[in-house]
Amino acid sequence: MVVLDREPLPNMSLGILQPMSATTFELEQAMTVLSRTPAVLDDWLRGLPAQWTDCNEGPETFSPFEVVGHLIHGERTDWMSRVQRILEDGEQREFEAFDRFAHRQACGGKRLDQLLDEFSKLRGVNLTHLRVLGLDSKRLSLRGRHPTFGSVTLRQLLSTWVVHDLGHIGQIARVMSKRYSEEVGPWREFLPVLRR
Ligand code: NI
Repeated sequence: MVVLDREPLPNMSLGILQPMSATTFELEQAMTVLSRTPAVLDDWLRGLPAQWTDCNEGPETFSPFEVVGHLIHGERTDWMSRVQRILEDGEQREFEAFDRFAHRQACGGKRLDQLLDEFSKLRGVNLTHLRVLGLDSKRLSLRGRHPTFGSVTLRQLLSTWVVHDLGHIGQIARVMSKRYSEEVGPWREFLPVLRR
């Protein structure tokens, strides 16, 4: 379990609420969220009965188990290699495409507790590498080339890494919720998570 930074951030201790805007990205804050995801998933999923961790929303959808595998694949092949690609080649060489089902091979035969350990280790290593790069705001504006979107900035890539984590955390909550779609009876109407 890797937690790089649990110190309160300065603007939080002053109680200043920052307005939401398109320019709220700050590397240290982004890393604070990224560093917590392994512990969130570990506390949540380790030791849960398979009925919770293996359920999904139908064919070609992820179970919580597969989400962890997908996140591992991203740590191994996606996020930091794209960071590196931007720093080394800029827009000259486009990123490798990300195969969202590639984790199925990599994770075959593994148990969830092994995947959680592996995710935690890989995330820790990646965040250490990211920190060592010492990216300032000028370098965060450097650009790379995405195979579908074209020109993207390093800042956009790192923001996407954060939102990708949060999206998959939301997905796990949704997939687990749907196990009880029928069990909740008439309350279903007040549970929007069941309709997403
Ligand atoms: Ni994803």
